[in-house]
Amino acid sequence: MKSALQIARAAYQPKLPIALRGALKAVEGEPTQSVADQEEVQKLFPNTYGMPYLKFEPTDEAMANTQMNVGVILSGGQAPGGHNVISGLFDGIKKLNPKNKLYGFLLGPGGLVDHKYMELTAEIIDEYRNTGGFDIIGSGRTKLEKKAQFDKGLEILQALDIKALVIIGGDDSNTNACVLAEYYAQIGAGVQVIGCPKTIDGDLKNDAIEASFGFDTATKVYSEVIGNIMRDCNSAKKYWHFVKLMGRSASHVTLECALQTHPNITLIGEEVEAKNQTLDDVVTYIAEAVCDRANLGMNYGVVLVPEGLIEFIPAIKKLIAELNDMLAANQADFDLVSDDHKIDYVLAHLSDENAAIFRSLPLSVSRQLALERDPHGNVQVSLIETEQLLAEMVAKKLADWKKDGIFTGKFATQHHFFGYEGRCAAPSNWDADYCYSLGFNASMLIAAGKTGYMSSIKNTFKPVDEWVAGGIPITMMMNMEKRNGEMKPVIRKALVELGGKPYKYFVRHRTEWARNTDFVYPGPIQYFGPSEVCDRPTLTLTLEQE
Ligand code: FBP
Repeated sequence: MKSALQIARAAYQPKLPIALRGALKAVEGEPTQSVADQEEVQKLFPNTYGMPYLKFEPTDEAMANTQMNVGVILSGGQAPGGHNVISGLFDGIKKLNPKNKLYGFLLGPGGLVDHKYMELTAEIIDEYRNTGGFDIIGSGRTKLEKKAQFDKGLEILQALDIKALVIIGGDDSNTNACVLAEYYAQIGAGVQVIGCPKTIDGDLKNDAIEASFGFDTATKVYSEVIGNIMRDCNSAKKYWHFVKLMGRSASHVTLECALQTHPNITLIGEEVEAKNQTLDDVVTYIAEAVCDRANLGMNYGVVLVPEGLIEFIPAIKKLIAELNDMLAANQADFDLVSDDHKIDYVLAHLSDENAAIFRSLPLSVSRQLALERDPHGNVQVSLIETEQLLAEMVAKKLADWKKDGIFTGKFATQHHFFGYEGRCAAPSNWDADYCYSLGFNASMLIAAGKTGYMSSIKNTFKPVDEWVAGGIPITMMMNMEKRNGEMKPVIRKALVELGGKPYKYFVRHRTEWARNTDFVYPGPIQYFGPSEVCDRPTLTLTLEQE
């Protein structure tokens, strides 16, 4: 059974940039270079390095009737709009030739390696248009990196006569897409690979990729709920709410929610790192703001905490770097150690300086840092309860200050973590249009014979008629970074820029948001109604592109 909104929403026809509405031609721009480490990256990608930017433009000439089967993979964490990327891709390849087929590999990249797939027919696609979630084919975090995996994947791609594979993922998955594109080009496999920029975290972006899809919808959902909490907070006037927000590493989600809702305190991981702050500095900063408000008679407020905060605290960052190298070098030994002794093993193998920091952390945090990694080697920050940790540490500091007569107010807390709530929401109009365009555009990149490109739709802070469609070579976003103890080519993550307009806007206003109660209540995403309510992009995008 479907909800009334689902039924009405199924009829929404996402808008396409003008160039994608009829016959088009690919216009090549300047050749590109990787963002850093050009020599090393070029050596590793001899077939796909340096390719030019691409832009699609309308043409009067008829397009070739390209016959091709295409495969698609959803990779990594869910993000609103994934189903629209797939429906755009489906409509694009069917427009090129109605005989073309789309195959979905099941449960992420693992589906390619294990030959688990399904054909996506018009009937199936229609069920999922404009819906949230990745459940049409499922997602997974298997890392595609070994030659054996690529060869196994090629067997099924050739058996299904698939000309191109579209990988919808974040920075890690698109790094893998690029490695796969290079390998298939090198062995002359005849399979193209195209990436699509996904992640609610908003950290896969650059000049040609203005936003990763899902960020718009997820931040709108979180901002709605933060707004609701603010109203509750302002009604009861008795709690400090500590809200942790998803975004594994970069603080874009937290910054966008702060711009939308004006909380009293917002922590930005990138700033904590730049100022070389300790955990105690962060706690003192919050405690002082709580004291100031208490002096004004307000024993309540809202604090936003980015999920990745802990990794930005320089001392903890250094500790994680040493932990990563140490675990990579001793993985086999470490796996044999029983769970009860793992912490001791880690302590025995760390430098004295990092062992002291490790010991000073609450056990729940040190366990997460030492034990659990996702398949890409990332610390699983969503499992660390930073919001609770900070609330407890602030309470302790305020209790000490109370004894000294510095703090005279009350401090009662509530904690929240918003992450999974927003990742599968029905895409906003902006995400629905953007995702459909990304998918449709990917089909045109394939028809143009391209591989190792990421689908790019630009000018997205303007009305759709002004959006620009094209492609960007994935090698362009790469640099060399240490992963599991080795230097590897990876897409550089886009962190919050402290010189950027969104952050500067926030800094100009945060003191007044801390002292006054200036909450904004954005309310739920609207799919129908006036354009300024329904089609509004994020404030991050608006400020960045203004
Ligand atoms: P992607 O980078 O794959 O898009 O995932 C992002 C994310 O939602 C992070 O914000 C979060 O830390 C992580 O996924 C949670 O992972 P999981 O879904 O495996 O719990």
